[in-house]
Amino acid sequence: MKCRRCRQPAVIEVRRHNAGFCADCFVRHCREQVRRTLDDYEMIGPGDRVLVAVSGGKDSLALWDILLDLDVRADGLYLGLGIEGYSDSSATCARAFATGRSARLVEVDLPRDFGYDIPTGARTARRAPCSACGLSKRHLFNRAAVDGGYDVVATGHNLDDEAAVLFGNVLRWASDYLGRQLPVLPASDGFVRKVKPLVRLGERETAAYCVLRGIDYIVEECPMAAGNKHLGYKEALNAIEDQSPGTKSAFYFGFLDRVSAMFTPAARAEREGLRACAHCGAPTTGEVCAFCKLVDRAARTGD
Ligand code: Q46
Ligand code: ZN
Repeated sequence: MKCRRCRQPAVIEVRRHNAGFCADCFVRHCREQVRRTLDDYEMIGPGDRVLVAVSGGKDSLALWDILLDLDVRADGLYLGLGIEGYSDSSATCARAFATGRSARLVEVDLPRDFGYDIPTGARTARRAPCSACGLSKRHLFNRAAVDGGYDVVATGHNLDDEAAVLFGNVLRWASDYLGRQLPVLPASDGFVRKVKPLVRLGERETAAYCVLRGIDYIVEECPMAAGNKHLGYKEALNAIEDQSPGTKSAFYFGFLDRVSAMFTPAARAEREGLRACAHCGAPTTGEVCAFCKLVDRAARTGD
């Protein structure tokens, strides 16, 4: 197979595009896909300061690398989750990347700064680990961005992630989630803008991008992911994609282009009904936000 652009021998095939690429053209292709996504969804304005949520995995490091190459003012934020056998190595990859690119990495550590790690926080709050983790991430990424004067939080969700989440939400017709499942969520009172610039790249592509760019990323999955629904949805979609390449992308972008608008008014109304948390000031539906409740419960059980 030859590279679609330069006709040199291809090193990677992207079946959904029915194309092969050589190393240089593939890196350029990934950058272009991200640039196109940034433009199409007006994700980052001129002069915006961006905080990239960096886990040390392939997606977030590829995202940070591409944004820096596109001359976006992008710092990284690493959140230490206190997960044994995972958090230390993921932090090492995030730090090594930042040093290599002379980029700024902000660090927040759950055990050090908030007195709990994900396994114990989840236990005490009687939540699934990924639910306690997602809640902590959403809250702390937004808080760090607001405190640091950033305009945007960028996350490394790729096409496989978004298609799997969409699949799960459609299976349950979770209309509130469907209204929020957009590649860009505008800023509103207490929230900075959230963007997902990798939605045009699959996870095989972000992995290949990192290998070709010599980026060292944590290959192991988080041990807490085992058995979660999200992985099951990914496997189901992969089986379909294998049979008919392009289905995942048609599913996700078809939703964005033709369906998502039906669900956005409810999500917008929900955001507008929020008030400030009595403890931390973050937007919330109740008096105290779910994050403060989690921290409080973890502290009380730890006494
Ligand atoms: S880090 Fe956190 Fe993921 Fe680990 S505990 Fe679950 S949500 S699987 S992206
Ligand atoms: Zn709070």
